[in-house]
Amino acid sequence: MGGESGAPAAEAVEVDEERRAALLRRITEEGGFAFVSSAEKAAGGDLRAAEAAREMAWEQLHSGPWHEVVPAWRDAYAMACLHVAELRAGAGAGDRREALRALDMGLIMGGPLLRRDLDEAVQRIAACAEDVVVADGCTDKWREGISNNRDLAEALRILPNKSLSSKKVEKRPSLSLETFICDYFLHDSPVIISGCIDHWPARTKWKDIAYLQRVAGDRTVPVEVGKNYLCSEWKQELITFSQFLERVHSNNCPSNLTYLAQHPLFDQIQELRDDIMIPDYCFAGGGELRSLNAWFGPLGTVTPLHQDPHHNLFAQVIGRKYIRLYPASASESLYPHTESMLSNSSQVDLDNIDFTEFPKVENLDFFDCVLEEGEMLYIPPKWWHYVRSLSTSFSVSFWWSATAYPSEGA
Ligand SMILES: O=C(O)CCC(=O)C(=O)O
Repeated sequence: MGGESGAPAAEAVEVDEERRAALLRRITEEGGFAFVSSAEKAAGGDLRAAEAAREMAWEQLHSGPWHEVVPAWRDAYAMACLHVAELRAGAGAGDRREALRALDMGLIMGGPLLRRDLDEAVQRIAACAEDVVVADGCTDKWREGISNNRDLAEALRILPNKSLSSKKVEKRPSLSLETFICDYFLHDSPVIISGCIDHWPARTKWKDIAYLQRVAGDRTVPVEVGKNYLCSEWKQELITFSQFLERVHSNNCPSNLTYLAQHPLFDQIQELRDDIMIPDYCFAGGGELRSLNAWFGPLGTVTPLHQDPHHNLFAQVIGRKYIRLYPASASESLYPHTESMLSNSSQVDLDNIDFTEFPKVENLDFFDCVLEEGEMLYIPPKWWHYVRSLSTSFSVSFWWSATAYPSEGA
């Protein structure tokens, strides 16, 4: 047994070494001689060299627009993060958090080449977590924030003009895949599907703040801070999940909300990935799953009116959200931004519509709903959507592309 399992492991080490050597050759071709020299010293156990290599790769990642970064530099950044983490974790238990932070930065900003190595190192280092102690009253306050019975009336009062008075999105309990395809998917029609995610462990586990702290508290995540991504004061930050939970708990000032938005959290934190399942509906059209994103934040987060090219099944795991939808055919009347970076967002601020500037929006039909905990909303490709949380809320979006039907991404 021992001999049999040893051979593949030795092969794997060789493959790993070959991959790393090939990466260093590639970086040499890019002129990164200083990086290669530091990375080699880091591999020999030199922490300062590892940190210098990480700094050099970081500079390369910020040397121009993100899409112009040479992919090998992203892999090089991941390699340097891995060295820093391993050397820091080896230096004593006090550096466990720093090591995890380095690994998360590698996962968030690094390329795919060393992803498995980063994940394995996370598992090893995260396993040494201390017990989480949650302050008295914290668990109840967390649950109150999710149900939000106290502030719901006020949250509904400030919804955009004409909300919940127009066409409601149809709600179907436990829809069969066939009916979903025939009645909604093929007709580009939105639908709320209820009763399909009750078995997800996330439905109960994510209501327990101590659980979230335990599995993710020391992990680093990117968050958005500000009213919404179209506002000038909006910014992005990297903070620990614990700091994020603390902000969700305590800060509900609308101009300074912290939102963990559109982040592939489940590629990063395996324990949270294990709490959810990919719904069968996402295989409609024979295409492929494009991304799974987390949308986690306090009461009052707003994602302004925008459209995406993919099919979207939006699962409301914890809390509730108001969602307004306009069909793709309404695009011209929704005044998309003209700069290409924002061309999927509308210039119309639904929270404060300027009818003089945007007159066509006034009599436009829309669908809307309050998406309740445990429900999923199907948003067809290119449908415009505006989303506002009505409580502490944790949603998961499944984006997929379909090959069998052409309506998407045209
Ligand atoms: O939940 C939100 O704030 C926005 C979700 C969204 O825009 C999406 O899933 O495409």
